[in-house]
Amino acid sequence: MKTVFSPLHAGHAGTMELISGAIVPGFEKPSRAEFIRARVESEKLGPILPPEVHDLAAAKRVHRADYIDFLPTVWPQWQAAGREGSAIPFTWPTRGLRGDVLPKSIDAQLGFYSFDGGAPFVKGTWDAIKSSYDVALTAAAVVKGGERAAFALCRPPGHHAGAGFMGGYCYINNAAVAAQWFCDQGAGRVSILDVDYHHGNGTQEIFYSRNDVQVLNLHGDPMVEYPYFLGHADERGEGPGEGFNLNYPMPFGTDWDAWNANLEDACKRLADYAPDVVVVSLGVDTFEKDPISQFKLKSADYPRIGARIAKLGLPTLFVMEGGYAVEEIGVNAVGVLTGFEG
Ligand code: Q9C
Ligand code: ZN
Repeated sequence: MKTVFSPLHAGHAGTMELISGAIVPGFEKPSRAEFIRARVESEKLGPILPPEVHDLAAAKRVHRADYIDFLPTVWPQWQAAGREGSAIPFTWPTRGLRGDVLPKSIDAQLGFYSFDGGAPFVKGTWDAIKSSYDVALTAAAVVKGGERAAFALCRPPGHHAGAGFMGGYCYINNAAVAAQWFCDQGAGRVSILDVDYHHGNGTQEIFYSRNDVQVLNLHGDPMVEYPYFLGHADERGEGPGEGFNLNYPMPFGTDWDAWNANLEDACKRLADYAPDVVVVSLGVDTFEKDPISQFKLKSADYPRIGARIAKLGLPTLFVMEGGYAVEEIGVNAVGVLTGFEG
């Protein structure tokens, strides 16, 4: 399997995040992608290709144009305001406030275009976001070109980013961009299977009223886990999209047997839908040693995930999302891919 990777991810570094009342170094850090790339090499998964550079038209097919145009302005605006550190929002236009007027202040704009403070900007962040988008589209083209599967080693991840907002380490929704690109290339049906520990709220929002992109999400129950405000089992799509969004929320402590039972159900529903192509939002933060997550999957479980996805017999694009146990992230992520190859 070919991997697409860009070294430009590394400029998105030195971020800070607020977690449980403490400001700490960001969990979503460059070593994540480097451990995965090293494991792709040591496992001889296949060639590692650089991304082709794309314009932003494909991003604007799933995101608001004003949101995409805002992203490259963040760091220049932050600098012009005389700031240092990480650009992070601290106020949001929630219920009772005006969400229809975009103020001039960079602080207000960051809040306007986010749902939390978990998507910081430093100097190299925009170039990393853009490279991650290019990686996803380049890998999608590999699958469109006839290969059984490809791995988009995206960093930063994407599945929390909605049509008009960032959050949860995510800026451009790479999996959604790729799924829409497949549609625009003639796919009649695309399935997105999101196995990241966290609910892919952005992906759900983007496709919620559509029946040409099926979205299946396995994740921590939002009653107790981030992103909290989306991802319940009763969210099944709306209008023409009714029945094409499926959520599998699971409790803290979920192990392989319980998780796999939901994967099995999701794969059956996916097979019934019979898509032309599958996009896997590949998070490995379900791992027992993940520092911010509460599931109990072991390294030996990841190849089983890949093998089950392979059994679908469909062209498959793997898009990297979360996973914060950096020492094991390569073993676990590449384990899914070698398990897929059998
Ligand atoms: N105690 C991805 O995996 N922090 N994003 C949650 C919970 C945000 C995760 C803190 C986690 C975002 C792509
Ligand atoms: Zn996650």
